[in-house]
Amino acid sequence: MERRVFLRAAAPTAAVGLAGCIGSSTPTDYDVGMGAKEFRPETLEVTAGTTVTWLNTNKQGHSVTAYEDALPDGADYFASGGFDSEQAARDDWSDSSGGTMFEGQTFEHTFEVPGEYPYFCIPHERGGMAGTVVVTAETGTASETTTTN
Ligand SMILES: [Cu+2]
Repeated sequence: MERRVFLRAAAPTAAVGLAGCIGSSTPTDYDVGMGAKEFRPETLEVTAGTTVTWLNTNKQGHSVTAYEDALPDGADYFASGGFDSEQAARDDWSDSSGGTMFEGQTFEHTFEVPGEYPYFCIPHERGGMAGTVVVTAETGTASETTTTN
């Protein structure tokens, strides 16, 4: 009863014969994976301007849904399914499981504003499936940085 499509245990090196139909990212290139009731890693730290890729590495359907009220000021809302508010994401999930990420599917978001971005998985929220992306200010590209060589 094992339904293993093309995930190949998510080995980062398994680039053999990947179908190029998922745009810029491949299922072996991701930042946050998923277990049955957890994001892995639970906390991810990136610098501003980084695009984070979630991959559903689990057989169950999950969502990536930001806690809207907890986002930094001026930050864009993000949720798998492309919803522009937490309420829209929750409503569509309960109506039609909108925003579900199935095994092997990815979701991406680019984080521009420094701060903490808590998010959760709608169907497993009560099971504690939640994570945080911590975005730090970009260093090394600002004008104050001088490189001597
Ligand atoms: Cu989940």
